[in-house]
Amino acid sequence: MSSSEEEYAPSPTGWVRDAVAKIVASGDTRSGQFNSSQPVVLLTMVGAKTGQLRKVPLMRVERDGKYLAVASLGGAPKHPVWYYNLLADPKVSLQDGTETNEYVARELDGDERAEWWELAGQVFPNYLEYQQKTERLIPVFLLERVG
Ligand code: F42
Repeated sequence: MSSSEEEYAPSPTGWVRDAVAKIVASGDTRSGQFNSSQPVVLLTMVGAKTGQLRKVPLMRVERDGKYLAVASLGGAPKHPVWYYNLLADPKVSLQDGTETNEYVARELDGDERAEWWELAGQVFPNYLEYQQKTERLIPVFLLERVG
């Protein structure tokens, strides 16, 4: 669906916009690590209303080639906007390091969500604090490779 060179609509949030710009310029997600040490992946998706490409860095939570997209937004009361993009069009590309592949995102629930949430909390313990800050159940998508 998208390579890193394609036109995309930059995030209105300065630090996120800068992280994406660094990743796109270097071609490597390691240049956009969160707090300089927490690995991230870069999701490229289609905006549900505008149809524009959106690039969203997220924490790298991976197991057996599957990745999570955790819609935590720092424990804010509302879901991030990209959550609705993924529901509307679950086809995304995901860049990890210098490698980009196509994935389909599926929102998890029940035991499956609980199992993957445990991994998310191990990889990035702040997610557990974010969950305590908000009344919403933080959505978790599983990204499985296609093609
Ligand atoms: N956010 C997380 O939720 N989870 C993470 O694990 C996470 C990690 C992370 C690591 C590094 C980093 O730099 C950022 C990280 N973030 C993480 C922040 C993340 O990248 C997003 O910036 C954050 O989740 C907010 O996402 P958002 O989609 O709510 O962004 C807002 C500010 C935004 O960009 N809004 C756009 C705008 O112009 O206002 C619209 C974006 C959009 O997709 N619009 C749709 C469209 O059609 O284009 C409309 C969709 C609709 O239904 O309205």
